[in-house]
Amino acid sequence: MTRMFHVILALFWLPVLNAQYGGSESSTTTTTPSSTSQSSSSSSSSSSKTVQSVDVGETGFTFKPDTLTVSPGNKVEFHFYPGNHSVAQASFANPCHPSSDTGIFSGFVAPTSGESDTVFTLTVNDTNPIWLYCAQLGHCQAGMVAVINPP
Ligand SMILES: *[C@@H]1O[C@H](CO)[C@@H](O)[C@H](O)[C@H]1NC(C)=O
Ligand SMILES: *[C@@H]1O[C@H](CO)[C@@H](O)[C@H](O)[C@H]1NC(C)=O
Ligand SMILES: [Cu+2]
Repeated sequence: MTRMFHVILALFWLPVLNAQYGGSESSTTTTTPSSTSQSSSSSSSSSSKTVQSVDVGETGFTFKPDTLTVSPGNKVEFHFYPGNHSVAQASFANPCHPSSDTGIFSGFVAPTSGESDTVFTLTVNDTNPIWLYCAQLGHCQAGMVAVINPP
């Protein structure tokens, strides 16, 4: 690959990384107060889990939030809105393509109105970055990307 190619790909993720480091969206990297989403099945606090939610396509070609910090063992729920979207895993170097045959993929979800009953839940196992995009034709190119645990 040429140097130019890498520069272009690096620029592609810039809006997402800016959201992480620019500080303009103060809530994107902060774990929301966990009392509402924690499992209440046990009074032992040593293994409490939190669930963060991402809205997919609620406002155009967007994941909201598009940058999340998730501790290993915690979950992310993706809630789908009309527009036939999906959640797929890319590599940093190749943002709009599947990272592998076994990468994360929600399948396509296409509610006709309102939020779909189909919720895709991802368990984060480590602190490695997880680069995500919508695999619907043209959506990733329109900026529909997100990242969990950016470097
Ligand atoms: C959603 O998009 C997928 C992939 O492009 C397509 O196969 C499927 O038919 C679409 N579903 C609907 C309901 O439009
Ligand atoms: C975490 O591990 C589980 C169980 O092995 C696996 O199903 C899941 O896909 C993993 N999560 C990610 C983000 O790779
Ligand atoms: Cu989409």
